[in-house]
Amino acid sequence: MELFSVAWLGKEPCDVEPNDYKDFVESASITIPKDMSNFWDGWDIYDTVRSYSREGQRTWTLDYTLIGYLINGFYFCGDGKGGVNTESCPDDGECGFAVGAVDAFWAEASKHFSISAEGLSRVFFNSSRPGGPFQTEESFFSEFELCNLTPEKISLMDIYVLTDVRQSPQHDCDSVSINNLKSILDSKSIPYNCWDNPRDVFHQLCIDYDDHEDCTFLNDDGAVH
Ligand code: CV1
Repeated sequence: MELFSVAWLGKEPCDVEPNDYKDFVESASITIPKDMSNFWDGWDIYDTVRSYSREGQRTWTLDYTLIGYLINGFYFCGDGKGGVNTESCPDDGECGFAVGAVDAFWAEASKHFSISAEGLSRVFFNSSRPGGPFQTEESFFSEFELCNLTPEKISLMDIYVLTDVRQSPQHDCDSVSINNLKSILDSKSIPYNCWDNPRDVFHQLCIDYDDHEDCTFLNDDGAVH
């Protein structure tokens, strides 16, 4: 915990950069099981990816690794006078992209998570995200994860473009935004598949809308249940 606190304790809230967490993140490094890493981009897909991952039973998100699990849900910053700020801390993005006690932590942790990923990997997007599912500006996925994937270690990237029940898709695997991601993966020689609402996740989304027409399934006998 010493390495964690030296990164931010006592500093001005915004005077923390990703590199300040380097030693802490490296000291708590764990092996991500092969074929298990699961990335996501944009808060509007966060609940879905968390349910899908089943806390490491199906896939691993960064929040399921040791440091992610410890820090997730906490907001903290220094007071600029050697201690903890007990008054208030900046909101997400308030200090600038990936700067400040909390955001800088996630940036460094994201980078390390990506460096550790191996085998099959997944990334989840919301097809209706304003501005497009995949974004390169001020995106933790784009700026700390995608660029830090090791091509020799990643055998395949499964891109999931997801649309919630009751919503209509605004983008799909052929949209400009996702094609942009594909060309970045091409340039890194990382193979990929892209799936529009694949059944495994869609069935999970149906849990909350089981009487919606898109969520009724045909049994082998042809009866709708
Ligand atoms: N990731 Br609470 C990045 N930021 C996180 C994470 C996290 N796991 N957890 C938290 N944050 P945005 P993205 C905070 O939607 O789409 C990793 C950050 O402090 O913009 O750009 C994941 O591994 C920041 O303020 O994230 C995931 O694959 C804000 O939430 C990817 O980065 C970032 O949210 C998501 O990147």
